[in-house]
This record gives sequence, structure tokens and C-alpha cells, in this order.
Amino acid sequence: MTATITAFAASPDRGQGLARDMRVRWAFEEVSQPYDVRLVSFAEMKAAEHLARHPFGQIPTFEEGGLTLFESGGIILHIAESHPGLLPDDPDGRARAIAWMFAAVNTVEPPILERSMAWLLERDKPWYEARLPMLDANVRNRLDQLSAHLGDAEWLDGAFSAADVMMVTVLRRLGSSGILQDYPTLAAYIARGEARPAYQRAFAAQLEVFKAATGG
Ligand code: GTB
Repeated sequence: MTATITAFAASPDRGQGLARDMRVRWAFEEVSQPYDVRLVSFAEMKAAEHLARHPFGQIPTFEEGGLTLFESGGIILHIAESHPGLLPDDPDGRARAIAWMFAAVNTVEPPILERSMAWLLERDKPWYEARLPMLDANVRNRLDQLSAHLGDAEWLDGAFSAADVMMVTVLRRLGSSGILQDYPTLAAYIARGEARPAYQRAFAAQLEVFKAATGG
């Protein structure tokens, strides 16, 4: 049975692959599983039909048979547990990969998100310039630590895993900030993720949606 996910009918990221369906698409591609996509408008996301799938009226969601899931990390963990290729077989390695998945969304993503939301919503406000150094410092603190952990390693913990899907997609949000120029280790890590054929197939698929929506 082919799973169905939801994605923006017209993503505000203009096809940059920054919306969170991208990480789910990438996970499906890594485990060579086909998937269908239901595109939803902002109005549809807040309507009863979608709220039954996602209590917070967001994308992405996942439906397969009788199972409906929301929350990109939960969806990717389910995909990784259902198909070989995204989690190590040994229990300790598996537990560490899952811990890194949580670290991506619970420790690294929050300061990145806070900085990007401030830029999006507050950059014309009088307090923005005063706030920016603190927002930058919070992001850089995490990047310093992550960069030190990664060192010369290719991936977060041994072989490529769902943790790298999560972390690379979290870090990509910094793409336009200029901050990654100061973190060559992390820039190379992101580039390694983006170079994977599975990533490229997922990116092309979400870009196709944007092009179709804009006639481009
Ligand atoms: N924690 C949830 C998860 O990981 O699944 C967060 C889901 C989420 O934030 N979904 C966003 C959404 O549905 C889309 S991805 N927003 C609509 C709403 O809340 O009403 C976030 C996103 C949006 C836009 C950009 N962008 O334009 O660059 C990047 C990321």
C-alpha cells in the first residue's frame, strides 16, 4: 500500500525544499518507497478534513492503511522502523540515531527557527537590531557544538541514518543567513546530504510542485 503525505500546494519557500515535507520525501526516497502527495492550501490546512489528520492544521502528515500520523520526526521514525536503510540494526546504534533525531528538532532547530522567524516577522521592528546578536549567538553556540561533534566524520553517528535526514534539513534553514560560511565542517556535511541521489529526487519532486503552482 502506498502512503500519502501532505505538502503545501504553494510553498512559501518558493521551491527551496525548506518546508518539512522535504525531509519526509527524502526519507521515503532513501528507503526506495513510493509515496503519493496530497497538496493542501492554507485554507484547507485549517479545515476539518485536514484537522482530523493534523490537530495543529499543518503539513506534513502521513496516511497508510488505517494509520494517520503528523509531526515530521514521528513520520520519519515510522518510515525508518518500517523499512531497512535509515536506522542501524544494532540496538545501541539505533538508540543513538533516534536520540540524534530528537536533538535535531529539539536542540538544534529551535534557535535556528527563532532567528529565522525574527527575520521574517520582526526585521522592520525597532527591537530587531538589538535582539539579533543574542539570536545569532544562540545559533552559533549550537553550531560550534555540532561542528565539534562531527569533526572529520561523514555523518552524525557512523553510517548515514534518519538522524542525518533530520539534521541536514534543519541546518538547511540557515542557507540564506550567511552563518554557515563560518562553519565549513557543517557546510560540507549539508553538501554531502544534498548530494545523495535520494535527496536530489526528493528535492526535484517538491520543486515540481512549486513550478506547477506558479506555471514556471
Ligand atoms: N513540528 C512540526 C513538524 O516537524 O512536522 C512542524 C510542522 C510545520 O511547522 N509545518 C509548517 C506548516 O504547516 C510547514 S513547514 N505551516 C502552516 C501553518 O502552521 O499554518 C515550516 C516552513 C514553512 C515555510 C518555510 N519557508 O517559507 O521557508 C519553511 C518551513
